[in-house]
Amino acid sequence: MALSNREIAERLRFMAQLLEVIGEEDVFKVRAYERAAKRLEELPTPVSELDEESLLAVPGIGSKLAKKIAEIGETGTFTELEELRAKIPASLPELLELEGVGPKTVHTLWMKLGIQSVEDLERAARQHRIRAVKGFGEKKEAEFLRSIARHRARGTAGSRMTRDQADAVVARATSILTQGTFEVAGSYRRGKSTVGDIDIATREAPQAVNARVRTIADEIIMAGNEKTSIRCLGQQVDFRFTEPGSFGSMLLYLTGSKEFNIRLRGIAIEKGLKLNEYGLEERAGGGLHTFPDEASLFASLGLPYIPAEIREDRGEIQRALAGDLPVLVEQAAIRGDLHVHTSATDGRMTLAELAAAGGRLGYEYILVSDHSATLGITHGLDADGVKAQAGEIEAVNRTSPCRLLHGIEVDILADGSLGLPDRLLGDLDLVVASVHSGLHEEKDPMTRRILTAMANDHVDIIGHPTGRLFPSRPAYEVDMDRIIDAARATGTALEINASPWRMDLDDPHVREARDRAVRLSIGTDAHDTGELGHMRHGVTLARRGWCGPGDVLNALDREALLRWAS
Ligand code: DGT
Ligand code: CA
Ligand code: CA
Ligand code: ZN
Repeated sequence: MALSNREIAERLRFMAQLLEVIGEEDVFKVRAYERAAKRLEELPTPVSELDEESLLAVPGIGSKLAKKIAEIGETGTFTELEELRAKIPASLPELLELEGVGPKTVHTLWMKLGIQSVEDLERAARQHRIRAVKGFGEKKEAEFLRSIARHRARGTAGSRMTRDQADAVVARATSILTQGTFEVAGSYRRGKSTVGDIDIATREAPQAVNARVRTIADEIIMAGNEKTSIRCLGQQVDFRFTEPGSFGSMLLYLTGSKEFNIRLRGIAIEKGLKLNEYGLEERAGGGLHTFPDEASLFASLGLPYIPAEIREDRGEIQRALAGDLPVLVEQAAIRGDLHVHTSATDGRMTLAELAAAGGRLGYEYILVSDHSATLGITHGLDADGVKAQAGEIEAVNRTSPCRLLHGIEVDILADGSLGLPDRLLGDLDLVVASVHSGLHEEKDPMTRRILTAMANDHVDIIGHPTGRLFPSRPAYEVDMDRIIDAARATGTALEINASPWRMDLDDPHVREARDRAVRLSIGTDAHDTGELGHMRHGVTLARRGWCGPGDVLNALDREALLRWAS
């Protein structure tokens, strides 16, 4: 489908905005994109119907811009835009959607206060940290908070929630329920990387809940005795009511997946039973058996308890019947984080702050993995920077119980070579290698690029292996089958990037990798100490891929990890 002129213009304008966000000093460059966007919008003929010559005849569009416009027409975006996007925090562009927040403001907030997301801005405004910046005052703080509220009320129509967003909606929606009387079900409970809507099963009386929902709802879609639906923080939330005695069957039904439910009903039928959200019914006209919890219902079907994360009809029921369910990794097994960025580059935590936070989390180690210098804009580390960091890490480690390991997130360049020389990488504890540029390469060259990087002895982990970003950037083209084979052959780990914007690898590929004995490395890609908490999303994703502690690299203790890497 051809893009409209307006859609193409939008991409160019977005580029201009991002250039201002990073503080581009060349104002002519910014204006050239803005002007071209405006001209395109005014153009009566769709660009897709123009030949090159007539496009070049449009004032303000030279040969370089014409090329970019052609690229947008073909791929929906263009290389410079994606490269720029790869170099800034994934959460930053959302700030531009706030009313009264332009690119210059985002630049200032980012540079002066380290604000990288709507959540950061909200926190800073509530803590009155914004008024400390020149040009901003008390009034501005209140304005930001109002814009954020409106932004959330609008929601992200049509797109699915990230896990972080879903956590916020769940917290608000369940704030009106009594502890111990409900369970969040649906895709949220199954741990899917994105969530469509929130489903909650509750034993509380419908009247009681319905009397309280208005305090948290933007809108009440319907309020009934079996089900109540509202919009909350711009998202749909469904409450399903049930008698305490049948909570088990309701929770099982509402958790899904649909495919899992269908398979389970089949097993019930074989036993002459009918399974639904109210319980198990004897088909020969007998009574209804009800279940207060899921475990007793599973047991009645001759099954062990199946964890929610694997209820997808991907072989788990057969394994359950055979008494051979996989043991899934738990948060408690995680001994460290294998992907973080510090203030040496675009992160917002010093090494000492990082080590202290790691200690609070009970970690044995954290891998410091700042960007390599080829990422220009985010001021990556060059050889001298890496050497300086080695000394600083040693100093912090003298007093820190949580050991900082020295690593890097080195760029995989277009030809598969790495952004830093081998002898330097050889001095590091662990090396994460990631693709950040040329994301629109075709499948074969992209795959070969990553295979080449994996063949390098110094590379231990491939970071965010498919490059996807929610909600807007799909995975790049890559032959994951070959990557997994090569990971196995070279002993390279594949990352489970736990950032809620990435969740990369996705769960079917985690499962493939695990089935072929490839190690998975869970890293948060944290840029501040708060984001270290995203580890929980990574653990959930690992569980969805059937990983046990033995499949996860950072379930190894420090000695075993370093032995693995050497
Ligand atoms: P989502 O919200 O798109 O991320 O995905 P889910 O899985 O939360 O789906 P949703 O909200 O449409 O439905 C919640 C659960 O209800 C679903 O996981 C299983 C159950 N369910 C929904 N529709 C059907 C159906 O047609 N048949 C069966 N057996 N179960 C269903
Ligand atoms: Ca749902
Ligand atoms: Ca639903
Ligand atoms: Zn990266």
